[in-house]
Amino acid sequence: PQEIAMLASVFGQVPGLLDEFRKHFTVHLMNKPELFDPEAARRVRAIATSGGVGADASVYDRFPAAEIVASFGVGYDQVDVAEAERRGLKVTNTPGVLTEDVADLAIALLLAVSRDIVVGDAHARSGDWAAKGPMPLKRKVSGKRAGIVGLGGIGQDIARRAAAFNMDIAWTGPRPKPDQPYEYVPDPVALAERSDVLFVSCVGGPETRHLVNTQVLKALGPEGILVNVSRGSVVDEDALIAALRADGLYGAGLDVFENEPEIPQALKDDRRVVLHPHHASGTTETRRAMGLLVLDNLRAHFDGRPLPTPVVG
Ligand code: 8YV
Repeated sequence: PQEIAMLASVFGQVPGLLDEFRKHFTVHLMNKPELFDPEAARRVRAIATSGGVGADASVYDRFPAAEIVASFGVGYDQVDVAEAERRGLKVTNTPGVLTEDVADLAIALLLAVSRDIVVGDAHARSGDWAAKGPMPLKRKVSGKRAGIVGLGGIGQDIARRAAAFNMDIAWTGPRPKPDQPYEYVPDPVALAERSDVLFVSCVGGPETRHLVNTQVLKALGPEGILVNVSRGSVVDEDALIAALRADGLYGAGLDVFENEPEIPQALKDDRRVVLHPHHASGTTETRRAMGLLVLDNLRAHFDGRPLPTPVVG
């Protein structure tokens, strides 16, 4: 069997997944590419990584016999695709299988912020309810206006869920999508202006860096809620902290951060912000489906079949 290097932290977390890979490959678990045994690295034909760690020229140098980089995740902004292509390496990702989970978490974060579920849990659990009376009144979700930044698969699933909450839905992105029933607003500031909640579900990388900036947050306004399930890089975190400090925002639900796994203390200290540790796809079912899609891609490559989900085929 071919030898492959797999990121231990993500693939190893899924029950039974490594056994599936071992039916077809000799698996080397990798903690960090730079700690990988150089001797074994020379025999590795495939690198199974994830968005969190990624791969770049230094990783490709470490695995000179590699033919394919299979990333566990839909976003591949941390994989240097241009460099992979230059070296003739194939690249795959795992779109589709995680869409529902990520959209579910976006709605969960909105509900958690608007209804203050985390604070409510503490209020009930601590005895404050009995000792001090009811918790403060919170914000209604149903019927509010939703703006979606990025209407790909995940954005569309957020829209479907928001529609079930009778929300009025509009979106922004680089170009209109005539097949979509939702209002298209080309300017993110104008979208934020007409939104009570702004969902961020676009791609990461240089083209969307700090797309949600001071102006967008100002337009979202003191009653607005920001939900980010995309990449931390899309939101200017300093601008977000400044907006919260000035009471310019109602709250935020964040699954992703600019410098993961570090989270600015100002966000950790702010109870209007609900934090999640980049885990929107983190269910057993979905992580298994993502892992099996990585496996399908690797098997297709070594069997000489077309790749199921190529980024660079
Ligand atoms: C991560 C993600 O891949 O799909 C994506 O783009 O960000 C996630 O699913 C996952 O957290 C493993 O790192």
